[in-house]
Amino acid sequence: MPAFAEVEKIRYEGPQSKNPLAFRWYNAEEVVEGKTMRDHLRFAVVYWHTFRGTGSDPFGPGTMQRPWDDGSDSVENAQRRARVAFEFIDKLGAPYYAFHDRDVAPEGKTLAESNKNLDAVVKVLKEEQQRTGIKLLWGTANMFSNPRFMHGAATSCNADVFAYAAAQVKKALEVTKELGGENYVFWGGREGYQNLFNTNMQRELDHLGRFFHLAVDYAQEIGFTGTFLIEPKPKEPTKHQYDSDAAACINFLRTYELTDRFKLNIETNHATLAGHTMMHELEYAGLQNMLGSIDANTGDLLLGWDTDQFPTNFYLTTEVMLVLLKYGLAPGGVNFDAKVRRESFEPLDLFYAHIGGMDAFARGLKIAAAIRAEGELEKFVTARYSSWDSGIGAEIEAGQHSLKSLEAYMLKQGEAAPNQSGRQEMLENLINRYL
Ligand code: XLS
Ligand code: NI
Ligand code: NI
Repeated sequence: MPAFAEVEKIRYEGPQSKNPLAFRWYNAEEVVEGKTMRDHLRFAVVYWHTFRGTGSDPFGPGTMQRPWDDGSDSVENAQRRARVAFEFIDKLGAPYYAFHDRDVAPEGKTLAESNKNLDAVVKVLKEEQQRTGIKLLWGTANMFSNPRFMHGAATSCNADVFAYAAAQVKKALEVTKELGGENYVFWGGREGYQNLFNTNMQRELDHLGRFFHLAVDYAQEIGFTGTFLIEPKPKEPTKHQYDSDAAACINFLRTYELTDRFKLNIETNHATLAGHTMMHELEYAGLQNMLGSIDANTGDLLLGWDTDQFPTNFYLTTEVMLVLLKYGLAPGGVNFDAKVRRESFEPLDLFYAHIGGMDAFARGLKIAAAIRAEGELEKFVTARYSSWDSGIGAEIEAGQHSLKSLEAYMLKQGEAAPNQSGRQEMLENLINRYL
């Protein structure tokens, strides 16, 4: 008996459709800038929020009792849930999914038992991937929920916890490889600190660098060639996270000589928690060739935490797609690290949420492509920097000047050439023409 018997495969019906269980913009086969929407967007459904989310919050327990879930921690329940997950992703038409080890299988009393549980569920995941053609965008290990990770995992003050985390990543890498995962993610859940009075930051950072090298070495050993991704987030759960934003992560990766194997997985709600826009974080990573993948969601301006809402704002998705079209995304994807609200407790809400997110990104893709096709924005930026294309600007860029020679130049000129307007309002109006 299917879990979503009342839902048929979600189809594209076009912008005029009023069917809430149809796509209005996401048309997988439609070609934009020479590539299908499917290949541009590479949508992924996350296992944790979508199939393990209960709707609990700090003030009350879960609201989402799923009919297919018997509420137990058994492997059978986890296997049944995995089959439901694939029914959902298949009906939705997303080509990818992503998971943490502990989302898919219950943690046992020992590491050996946890590994055994994981193997039993991975067997089902593999069968379901083969049956449906859905692929794994990335795997990761949950090294933040279990109380043993209270001080962090790789950055724990307790060396045994580091060892435990290492063992967990070893297994998660094996499983990700076995399932053909295209990337492997590290989000440093508790890799940070609350208070410097009890923290040796230098040691913690060195341990984190070592940990990533151990992962790179083991990947090499088993032939896992997927990209490693670090997911920046400034706070929550710790006050200071070491992976706070794109700039901090790139600096860390350079310091510990990891840039050849790592890129970044940029998440909207994390960017805004860091005081940046998503577009800023994407551009910063992209220009350094460090943009790997995105976790698509959105925060709430009035709530100051990682609310992980589904993105529905075309302005946001347009900004994101402008940068993604510029730098490219594969082998990353648009991964919905987003959850339905506590009040949206029915299974059907999972469909509405994902359909809305996929449509918002498809629409953003089309708008961004139209902006690029007309080229007005690009023309403006090119012209804005034209003083660097010849004369003194070109000479400075070519490294032909010193402070002395620039002084000589300016003494002769007397004053800098007049500035031109930045035209921000005109450009904002221009973007609105496409929305
Ligand atoms: C939490 C993170 C997490 C990662 C995967 O805020 O977004 O869900 O994506 O560990
Ligand atoms: Ni998050
Ligand atoms: Ni995330």
